[in-house]
Amino acid sequence: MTGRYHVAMRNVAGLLLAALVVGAAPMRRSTTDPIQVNVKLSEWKVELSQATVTAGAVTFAITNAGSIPHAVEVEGNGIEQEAAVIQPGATAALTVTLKPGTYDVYCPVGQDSHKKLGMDTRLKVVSATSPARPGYGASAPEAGRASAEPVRAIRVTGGGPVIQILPGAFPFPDSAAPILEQFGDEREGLESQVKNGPYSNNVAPISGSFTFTARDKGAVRDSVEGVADFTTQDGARWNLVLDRVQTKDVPHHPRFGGVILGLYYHGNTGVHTPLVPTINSAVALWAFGHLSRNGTRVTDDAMVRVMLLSRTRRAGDFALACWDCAKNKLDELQLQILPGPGEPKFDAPGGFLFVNWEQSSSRKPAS
Ligand SMILES: [Cu+2]
Repeated sequence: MTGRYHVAMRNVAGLLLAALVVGAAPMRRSTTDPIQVNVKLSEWKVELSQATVTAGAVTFAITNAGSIPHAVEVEGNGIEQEAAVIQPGATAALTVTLKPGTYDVYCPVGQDSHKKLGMDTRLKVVSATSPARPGYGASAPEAGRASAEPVRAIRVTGGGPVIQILPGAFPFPDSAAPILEQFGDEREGLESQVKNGPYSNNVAPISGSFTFTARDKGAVRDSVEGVADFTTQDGARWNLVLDRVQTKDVPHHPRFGGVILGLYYHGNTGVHTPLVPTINSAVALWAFGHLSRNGTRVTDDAMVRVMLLSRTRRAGDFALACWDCAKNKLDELQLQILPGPGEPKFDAPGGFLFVNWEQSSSRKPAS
């Protein structure tokens, strides 16, 4: 047991925390004294100072060590208790009386979008007679989502009116402003997109087709295959062949291994840009593709973003119709194409391509 304590102490790195772990040893416990579990929140994990505690009152001492607001919910065995939203750098405490069993400790922000991103872990509660073992509890990725989950796939076909989105002003600048403040280095670039960017009401009806199949295999090895053909407002004919997924995360822009199915984000969630209204997505992915214009190859490293999401635009003029669109039907298919790293802008308005299929559909592909 002594040896195990030493290992645990090194793992939790810090005398203060080590002292708490020792203080939390089951033998010292009295029924009136809540046990303390330290909870560290960050993007995108929940770390507990110990994975197992003895039954009774437990005080969760929560620190938001991330860069956006988070919260904590403790759920299981009929218990569901939540600490209010905690700003970055702030702390909070939540005391809950727990009986033996396993509890989910997760961030409930964004209708569970943070939970899906990995902010989810387990706390085991044992009866006071069986020994509790201190040690840092691992967050979800290795233990849960990544390894055990089966492959999930979706086949999406673009349909309905096809529109090209041209540079213009974002129609909800006041709603986006407080969210943009959390975006650090990226803020300046995003603020210029508020005035003149791709999330505008400046649209042109065009024609084209787009079909793809995406597979979510957890944190790695996601895949996508698909082809888009469309003719833009200027008469240019574009062809995109999706090659492989992009997996590298950048701050505020997790890639979820390339493909993620079923996510609530954007808008007021603090996940990805707020210059898209708050939405649910059936599938979102980041990929590289081969792009041609009028039969001539433009790049083999086009950066592609695809989403089948809650409808954000109204029929008729296709203006962005809602800041929170999360309850709308998931039938808007968005395809955004940007030049690869270091490559010149495309010969298109604003240097980018952004095409929506407004009444699209999805199904489970035949495997
Ligand atoms: Cu969170």
